Amino acid sequence: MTTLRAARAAAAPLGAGLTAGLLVLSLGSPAGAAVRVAEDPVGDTAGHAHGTGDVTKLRIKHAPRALRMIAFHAEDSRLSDVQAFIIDTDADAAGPEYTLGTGIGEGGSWHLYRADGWTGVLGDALCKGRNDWDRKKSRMKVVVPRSCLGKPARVRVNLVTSNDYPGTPVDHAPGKRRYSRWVVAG
Ligand SMILES: [Ca+2]
Ligand SMILES: [Ca+2]
Repeated sequence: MTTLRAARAAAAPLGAGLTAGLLVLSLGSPAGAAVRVAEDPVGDTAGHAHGTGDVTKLRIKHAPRALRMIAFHAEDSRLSDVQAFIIDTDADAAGPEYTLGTGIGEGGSWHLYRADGWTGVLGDALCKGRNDWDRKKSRMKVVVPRSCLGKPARVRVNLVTSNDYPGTPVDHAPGKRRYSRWVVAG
């Protein structure tokens, strides 16, 4: 077993901004795309000297070709350094099936792995792609082809954020080892 942090790989220069993707979302979802928003409380990182990474919501859009996930942070909380999107596709198999790791220090990349429980990953990355983050708006977005996930009928997601400095806060949305509601494929 490898920890996600150990498996993180540095890569190419940072990618483009988030503007185009958000514009599409704000104009509405294509017919059939299923969207769910998992809310998370504000204030989880209060009291820390580095009060970053306080997630307010996780938006999940399960479109025909891709799973689109956006982590939103509180206004007074900067974007967390590291985000792990933990994805369940099979309720009958114990634990999550996939873990996607990304972050602002990942060279603009995300990497998707087979999950080994809630905190580990197995083997090499199954897929990788460019992330899309906006520091001013404290948002991190990733778009994962459904083929990378075995084209599941539905997914549910847990988000864990953390920071590179020891002792800084970790936040979980919608809660520690809790998933969003199921999001069926559009
Ligand atoms: Ca929070
Ligand atoms: Ca499972």
